[in-house]
Amino acid sequence: MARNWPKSFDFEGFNEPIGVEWSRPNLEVEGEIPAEIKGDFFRATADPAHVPTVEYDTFLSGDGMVSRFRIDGNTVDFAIRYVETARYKAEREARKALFGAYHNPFTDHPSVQGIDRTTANTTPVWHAGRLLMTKEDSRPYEIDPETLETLRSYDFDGKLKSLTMSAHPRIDPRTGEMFFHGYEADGVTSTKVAYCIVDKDGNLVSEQWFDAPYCSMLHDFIVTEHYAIFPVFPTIPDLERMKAGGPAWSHHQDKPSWLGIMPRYGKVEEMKWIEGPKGISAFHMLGGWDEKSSGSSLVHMVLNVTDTNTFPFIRAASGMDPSPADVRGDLVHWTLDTDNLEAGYTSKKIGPPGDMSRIAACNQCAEFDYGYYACYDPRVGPPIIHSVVGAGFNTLVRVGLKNNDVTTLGLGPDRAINEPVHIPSHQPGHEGYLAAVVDTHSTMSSELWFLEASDIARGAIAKVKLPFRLRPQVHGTWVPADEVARAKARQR
Ligand code: V55
Ligand code: FE
Repeated sequence: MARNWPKSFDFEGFNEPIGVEWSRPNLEVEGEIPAEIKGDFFRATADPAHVPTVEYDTFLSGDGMVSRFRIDGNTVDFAIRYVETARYKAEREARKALFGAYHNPFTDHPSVQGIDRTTANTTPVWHAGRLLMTKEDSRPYEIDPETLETLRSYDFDGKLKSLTMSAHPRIDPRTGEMFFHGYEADGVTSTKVAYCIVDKDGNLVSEQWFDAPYCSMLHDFIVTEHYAIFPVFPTIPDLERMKAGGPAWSHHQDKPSWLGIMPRYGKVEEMKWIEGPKGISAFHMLGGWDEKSSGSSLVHMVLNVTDTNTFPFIRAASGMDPSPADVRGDLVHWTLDTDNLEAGYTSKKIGPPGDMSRIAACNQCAEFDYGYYACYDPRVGPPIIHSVVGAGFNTLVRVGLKNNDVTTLGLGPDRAINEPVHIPSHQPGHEGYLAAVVDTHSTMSSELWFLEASDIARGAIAKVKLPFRLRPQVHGTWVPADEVARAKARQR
């Protein structure tokens, strides 16, 4: 069965590529999914359709697949398809990989030079009734949310100048606007970063470019009511090594991190850069808020930080120990004072290490009380292969910021959890629900679990059985049924 995949954990066990498009209605449900849960859980997975051309290739290079759980009370339908990117189509035609190493266009076959090399495998983004499959190295692809067909590479009606859009836009529910950035805006290894604003109807209304202190894997950012904040960590591409056919990214322990902060509707010329600790890294921010409206100049940010890059393939390419046991991290609350930026920011530990965090969509760009994320807890079991870090997340975490309470749900030594989505409740005072795909290694099977967000320790309140396992997810998005219906009505 197994093809000749590279000999690394990125392609073994639960990470073994699957590459099958399938759909099935009426999946078996154990327990009761709350009747008010109606909507689409869109997911992005990376699943290479062909054996990579380089032995050191990574999980992150896999072709994007978009999948959807359509949930209506206790009925659940599932479908998964490839994102038919230019790259996917060229390789399907050739019946083999033509694009080379992760983030390294110099390793591509001459016949595909100049063809968009993104795999669109990172986040399904829903905005203004449109579904986009994103990856930070290029522009997104628009997907039909009903059929999951790929419609086109999306450039906001020809308006977007940046060659890239990150997989982590921020949507402010109060204005309906989408804020996003794109690093390497004019090509690999460039320091140019685009900062863009899309209005509630999907029109790109602002695009400004600025120079980061150095080119880095600028994966996520923070938008508050009044500010846009760009955290830069020293994971940097090596152009000479790329040209020689080697890995793109190195992590530099000896280089400082930076926070760029500017008014969210301001000019990039107003950006102020604050130097931070050397060598640290973070991929995902839960969110942030500011207190400007109440007369204070404080800005708050909550994120999972590590003392080095968490990806073994990047540490290995940096001459460091790739073992996951070598990484230290925390959930932290950073605070800075915009009246005293020279003082830098303070950092307080508020939760265990982890990643794949979520907050309720209604709290984006604003103060929030609860956050949810996944964690590897060695007390739950030894590391198992699942996704890109090298130790699957065996624990779900809920953190309450106001009372500083942390609750966890250990899943046992045989299980790994994928990023949860938060599903709002219509009941007043109800914290909502979480849904996440949970993978069981001994049976090589996947289930979709539903939990009460306020009581994760109780475990699943309902489990949806899948006939086949799923490759570990990257990110996901919950779209309530009324929004899907509104988008459909508008198209007619
Ligand atoms: C991440 C994921 C990516 C990527 C770069 O979560 C960073 C981090 C799935 O692709 O290309
Ligand atoms: Fe991400």
